[in-house]
Amino acid sequence: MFKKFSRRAAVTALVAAGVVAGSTGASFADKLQLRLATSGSETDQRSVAMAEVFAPMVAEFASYEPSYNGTIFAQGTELDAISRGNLEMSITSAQELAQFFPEFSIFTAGYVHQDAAHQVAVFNDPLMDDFKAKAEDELGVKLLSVMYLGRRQVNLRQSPDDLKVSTPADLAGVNLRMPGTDAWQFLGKALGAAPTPMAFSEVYTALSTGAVDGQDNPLPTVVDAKFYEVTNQIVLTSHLVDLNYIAIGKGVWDGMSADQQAMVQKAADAAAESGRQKQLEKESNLVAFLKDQGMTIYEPDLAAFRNQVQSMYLDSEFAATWPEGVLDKINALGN
Ligand code: KDO
Repeated sequence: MFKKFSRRAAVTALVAAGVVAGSTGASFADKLQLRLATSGSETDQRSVAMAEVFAPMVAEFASYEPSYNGTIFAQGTELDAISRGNLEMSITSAQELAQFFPEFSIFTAGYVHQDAAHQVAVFNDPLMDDFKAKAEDELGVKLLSVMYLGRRQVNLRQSPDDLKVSTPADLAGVNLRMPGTDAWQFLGKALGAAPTPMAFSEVYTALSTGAVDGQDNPLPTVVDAKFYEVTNQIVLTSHLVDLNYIAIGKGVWDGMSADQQAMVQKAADAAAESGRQKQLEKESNLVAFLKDQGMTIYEPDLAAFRNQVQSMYLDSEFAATWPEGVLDKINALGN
């Protein structure tokens, strides 16, 4: 089921957020409060980039106040909170936006984005204008910049002696934790697995107790969350070059002066770029570290995964919501 936020509720939220945003001033107490909620950890490169790059660039007029690990707003509840004026910012995903606007599922489909540069080209292309306008006008959420999370890989408890994954058929019956939205669950199915919805904060325990067989995330996340302690193998499917958006309440944005808006935009772009470079570097260096931890890491039959995932998406209810011609435009921006 796709959630729909009513226009009336969105307008109420914009007004509420505008009141908060009205109190900008010189003293610390009067600074514009920018609370950001993320399900990521404090050491995740996106969090680090926001704290070390974004925060100082807006410090003159805004107080940046992050909360991590889904502690204040649980994973998946942040957009509602922004929309209602209870939160100013989040690091959100296309999968979460697809709950409100199904067409965002085009950015959640496996093997569509090719790499980090392709994500940036897509985000800055006019093809994004309608998507951004919809999120602003109907949900009260402005997407400032695109962050790179990385290439998602399948990470399993089973030792490769018990399960060697070559094609999607090898994942049949594998209880794969995926985050809890329809778009994520479908990706798990498209990979051939049996997906189980679960918040990110519960994954380590679920892997250690065997409540799930595995999870999918980019290598930097596997290391940051220490999933290598409770799993045995990583299958390099690279099934989704995953992204997040830096999101801010539209009412908060509209309450800022043009100069402040320019500073926030510049700071978000700089943080996204810094996080992207660090994440890319980590992604290319971590295989050796993970092998040292005893993990087996290998590439499956990538063509088999790509073919199955792409054809399942094209036949799905998701593809039926993708605006005409957008997939071709996305593909044309890649290599
Ligand atoms: C996850 O829950 O697997 C996921 O990778 C989904 C992303 O959209 C993002 O929210 C991320 O978790 C968290 O920030 C933790 O890294």
